Amino acid sequence: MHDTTRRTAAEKAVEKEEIIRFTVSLPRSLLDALDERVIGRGYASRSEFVRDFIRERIVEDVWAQGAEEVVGVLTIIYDHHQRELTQRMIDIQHSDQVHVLCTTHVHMDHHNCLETIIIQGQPPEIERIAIEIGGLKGVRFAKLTRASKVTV
Ligand code: NI
Repeated sequence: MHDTTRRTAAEKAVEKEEIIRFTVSLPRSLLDALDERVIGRGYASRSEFVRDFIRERIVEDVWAQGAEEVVGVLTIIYDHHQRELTQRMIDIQHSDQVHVLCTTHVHMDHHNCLETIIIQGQPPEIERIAIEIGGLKGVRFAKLTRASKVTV
């Protein structure tokens, strides 16, 4: 059974689209690997898994092509005591090439701060900002999540 109450209007619109069945030929071992992931990640069916997988690849392609506006979430952990680090990070975020939509700061412990920085812009500019911030002295962890709207 599907829980339809939490679905957005866009998701419902996609669901109303004509559904096409097609056949895929796979070696048995690859099909077993697929089924392990379908079960392990709690997917309702192979089809649901494959749909999500295709959308993931579309987002990767959008980032690789670099032409459309996308959103990146940069997660960093840094040394709270590193001098001038926060000012340097803020200066980088004030770039006129991207738009920082919001930041969230968590004081993890006496030494470590965690921040998420949500950045909108062209993929190459977001990548550049993520590398610049990740490369600053005192930044101990940096990971960019590459997101984009998927309309299919
Ligand atoms: Ni802090």
